[in-house]
Amino acid sequence: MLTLYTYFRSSAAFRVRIALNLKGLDWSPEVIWLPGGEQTGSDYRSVNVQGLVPTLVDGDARLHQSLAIIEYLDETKPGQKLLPADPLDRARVRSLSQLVACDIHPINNLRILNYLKKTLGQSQEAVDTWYRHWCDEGLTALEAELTDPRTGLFSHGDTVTMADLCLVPQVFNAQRFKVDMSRYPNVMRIFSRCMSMDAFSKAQPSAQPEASRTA
Ligand SMILES: N[C@@H](CCC(=O)N[C@@H](CS)C(=O)NCC(=O)O)C(=O)O
Repeated sequence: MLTLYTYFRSSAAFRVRIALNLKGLDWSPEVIWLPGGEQTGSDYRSVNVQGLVPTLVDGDARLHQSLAIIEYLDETKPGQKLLPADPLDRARVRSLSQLVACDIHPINNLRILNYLKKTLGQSQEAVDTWYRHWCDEGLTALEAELTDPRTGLFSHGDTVTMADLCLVPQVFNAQRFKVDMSRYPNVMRIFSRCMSMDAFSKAQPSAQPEASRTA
């Protein structure tokens, strides 16, 4: 049995939840309540020194960083492959994944938005403007990348890859911050297709047991 330290709204944990579901693996959630700051407490820091979710526990192994976890699952567990075998195809999937996971998500993460607001004294309006600016810049680039002929029904080709595991949570996040998604038709076409699949819909924030918890 695998254990995933997760939080329903965490995009990075969402990526891993989709991977676990796609591979048909049994896993149990260990919820880290981010709004309460549980991620920065000493208990969780002893699990993950960065104080970030997700962490995956597989037997004696403890893994951090969502993309590293997804690649580990892909290399060690049976089920559908999330990265293609061909080096050029793999590189494109990693590149699309990192566009989201390294260049959009980290600068719009909870701790960044909290720092802007609470430490630097920015207004909620300024924080929202920051979020939408960097999200739009990243999604504009992703949309352009997805006009490449190597994009098919999904971000790369006609089967799900790690790139889709990054795209879908980012769309949820953008919608939460009211980004105008009509500018990104390819992103939204792939998003809709993914969300019609059980592995994605069961991993979404509202389907997590802690989604109804209030504090
Ligand atoms: N690069 C990391 C990012 C992890 C991350 O930023 N997790 C967020 C949730 S999506 C978090 O734990 N945030 C807590 C905070 O900002 O205080 C990964 O891909 O796993």
